[in-house]
Amino acid sequence: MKIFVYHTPELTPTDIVPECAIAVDVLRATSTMATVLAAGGEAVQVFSDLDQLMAVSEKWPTEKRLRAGERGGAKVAGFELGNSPLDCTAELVAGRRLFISTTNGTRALQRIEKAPIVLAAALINRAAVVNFLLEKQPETVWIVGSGWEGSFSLEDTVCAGAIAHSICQQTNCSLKDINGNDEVISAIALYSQWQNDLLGLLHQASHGQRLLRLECLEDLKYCSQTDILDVLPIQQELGVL
Ligand code: 3SL
Repeated sequence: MKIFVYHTPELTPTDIVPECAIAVDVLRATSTMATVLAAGGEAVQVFSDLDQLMAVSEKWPTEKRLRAGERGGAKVAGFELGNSPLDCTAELVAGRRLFISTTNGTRALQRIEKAPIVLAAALINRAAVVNFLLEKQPETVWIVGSGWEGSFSLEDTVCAGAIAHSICQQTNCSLKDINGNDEVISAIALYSQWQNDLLGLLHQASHGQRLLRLECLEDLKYCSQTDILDVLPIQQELGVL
């Protein structure tokens, strides 16, 4: 298995697709998606465009849908939910489809949607993603950070490193065996440095600081945990996990 890490969706090659592509948006889109599915959500359907989300979800029975919209970290007016995983309780989401559009995370998923296997990963479901990769053994894996409006984000790269680090450890392989590009080495180094203080890293991250200004400390705490949800968000049809 060769792992390639891309810090932002824009950095992924456009002329090839890997066997397996993984979108990461620790703060907070992929953490929210994993949480919804773990809490019994029927599915998560992603949109980059808010109007399109409204049009498609309109056709869904009201009691079977939830609409989540986030821009700049804040909830979009008229939507039931923003993008806080902590709002996605089983009472609210069980049996319902989440229609979601966020600033960066949904864009990352759309960028990789043509790959034969598409996953959404966060720190909270890292082990489920790793177990799937170890079982499936895809030849090429892209881990794509959502970043923030085209730029690097620490939290997505540390999650990419957490996935690659765990694969190396569990297979006893050397970096050379999984090293698809330089970025995977730096992601593992970042994770190795911060693995015992991931919340501290999220406090350093620029988007972590943005969320703290929006009084989302509890979200940071939740999203900084590793391996707490045994759930694998995997694309079933285009745009639907
Ligand atoms: O950019 C995104 O997709 C969001 O996850 C950002 S936020 O954490 O909801 O602000």
